[in-house]
Amino acid sequence: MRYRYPKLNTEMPDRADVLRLTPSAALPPLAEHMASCNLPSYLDRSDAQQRLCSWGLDGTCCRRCLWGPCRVTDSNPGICGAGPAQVVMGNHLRMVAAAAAAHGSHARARLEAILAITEGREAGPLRGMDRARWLAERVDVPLSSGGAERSDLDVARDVALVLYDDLSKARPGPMRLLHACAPPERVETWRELDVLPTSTMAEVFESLHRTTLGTDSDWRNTALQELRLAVAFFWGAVAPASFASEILYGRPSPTSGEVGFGMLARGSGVKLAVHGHLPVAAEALLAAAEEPEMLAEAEAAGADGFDFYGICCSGQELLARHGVPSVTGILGQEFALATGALDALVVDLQCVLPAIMPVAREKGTIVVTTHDSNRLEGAVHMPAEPGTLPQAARKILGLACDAHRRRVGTVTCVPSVTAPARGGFDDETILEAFGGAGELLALLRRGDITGLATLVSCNTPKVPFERSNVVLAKELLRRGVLITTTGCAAHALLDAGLTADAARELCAPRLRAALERAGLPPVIPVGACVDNTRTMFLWLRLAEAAGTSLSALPLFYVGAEPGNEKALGMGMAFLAHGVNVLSGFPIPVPVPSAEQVPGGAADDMRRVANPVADFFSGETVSIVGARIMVEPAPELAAGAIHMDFRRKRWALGW
Ligand code: BF8
Repeated sequence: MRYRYPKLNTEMPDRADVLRLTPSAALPPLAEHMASCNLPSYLDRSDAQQRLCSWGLDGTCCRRCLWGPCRVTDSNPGICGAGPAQVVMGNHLRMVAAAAAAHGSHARARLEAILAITEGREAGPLRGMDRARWLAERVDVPLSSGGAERSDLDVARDVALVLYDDLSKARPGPMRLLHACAPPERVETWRELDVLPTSTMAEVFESLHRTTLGTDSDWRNTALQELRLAVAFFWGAVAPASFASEILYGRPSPTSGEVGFGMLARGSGVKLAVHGHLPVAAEALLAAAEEPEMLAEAEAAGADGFDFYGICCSGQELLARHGVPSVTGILGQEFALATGALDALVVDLQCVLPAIMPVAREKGTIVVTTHDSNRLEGAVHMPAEPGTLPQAARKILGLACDAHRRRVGTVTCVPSVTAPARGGFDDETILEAFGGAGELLALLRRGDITGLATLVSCNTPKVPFERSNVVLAKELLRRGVLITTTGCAAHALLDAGLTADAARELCAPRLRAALERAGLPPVIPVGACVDNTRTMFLWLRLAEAAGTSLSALPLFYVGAEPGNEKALGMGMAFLAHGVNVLSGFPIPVPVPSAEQVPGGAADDMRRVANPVADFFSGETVSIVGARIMVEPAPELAAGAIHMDFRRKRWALGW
């Protein structure tokens, strides 16, 4: 490892380290190919940014007003007088507010798609009315009127409006999904802490307000606002986004197939990758691609229909519902384009890097943006809003056919690296496979399963590509841990073959036997990042069966390679629910930073007092029953998680 950050007690890999240490067999040849095309990749840009600013890394640079920026220490506060705890906490709150805005916008777009159907502006059907009725029962939307059953459209509209209200209402009042579905023990905990939120938007608004110049200067109070926001993040944005997707497109069902960069060489159709988070445009594209006129257009372009691939969370969505091969996560997107295999890349919102454009230009791949909040300079913009979806989808497929025609003869470089994979699970299918929550609890009690962990979130240039997730998963499986996964972590684990049944041989013997009986893979993909909802509901069912709280059970939320603000927000949400959180790289909270011992050697460091770090790594145990740990070395992280599970099991008498 070349880049050392003694202040954070950590290191970051350079390009050579990444290529040597990544478990991905596809990345090294693709990196070499990009270099041979004179196309820089994130590996080069990350090296060029070193050394990263340590003030930024530990969160003590304040850029929140126009007086600074101030670099704040205990002995050198900001111009306004803010000390490091206040600056670290306020900066972190703003990141979680950004995360809540991102998942909230995502939820809003999906709710609008439901309302477009229920209001007759878009053709249906709603394929997940079972989910709509399930929600209606919980949030008190009537299922009948005057003795007659209400129509699907009426029920779905009213459910969507309740979720919309939880997302957006401005006046104080209970969030209905939260009060319907969160365990009473948790609601009481939040009530006692006075962190019951108004809505996601209201808490984002208030978080930004509190972090303006001369506002909340009590960092503990700011920390409580972050917990309030984290609760709203989950119940007003994340869960509604996941449920709205199920109402629109139905619950996922288990699929199997192959994944990875090598899939880009399969098939002889017009090749499109969908990228982003909303499956709204992606679903419309899949539907339009079946139409005879579009198939004829593909044939006229010299192709045999259309081949679809998925990147980032859209990849997880389409894998879960349609078995579309996922290719890669956020850090692999430019490499996917560099293969030269893709005729079109269709993006909606979030996690779409501007770095893709030069690669797309070089390879003749057309990039289509479909959402106004996610435009790219040089891309074709084709709004795919409810009301115009089929037409927009046909136009996009037409553009892809044109690109295919233009690209005949383009040299491709697709590494023949694929992995067998399974996907399409949710809390219900997992429980059904085990025979119910009681049976799953019995396995946990007996120690056939030592604990449950969810490996989620992004990739980061700060650790070797996909290595932390893969190593950590293998170490946890060896220790008998039942793993669910979403997002870009899921891409890493899919690519490593850990979602295939054959990888059960990596599990502890009793976990392996339990998975074989249940017919489940060793690592269980449950969808996109917002579908962490499914893991949360799985764990809530388990806690209910055990008659205890989430905080008492051996559970861990793991973001081994955090990148996007959304990863921070999700970790805080699980923390607020009483689940311990492991971050695979120091995030601004908690960072137990260090300083050089006066007169000592360069690497002779001592810990610097950091009340915010102490709060999230210790004090939160007494208020929400969980804490955040930071451990970049995945082997050590697995050991720490296992130790925590052992302590929890002892406390439960298991
Ligand atoms: O919401 S895991 S890089 S793709 S933020 Fe983005 Fe992170 Fe990937 Fe999906 Ni989630």
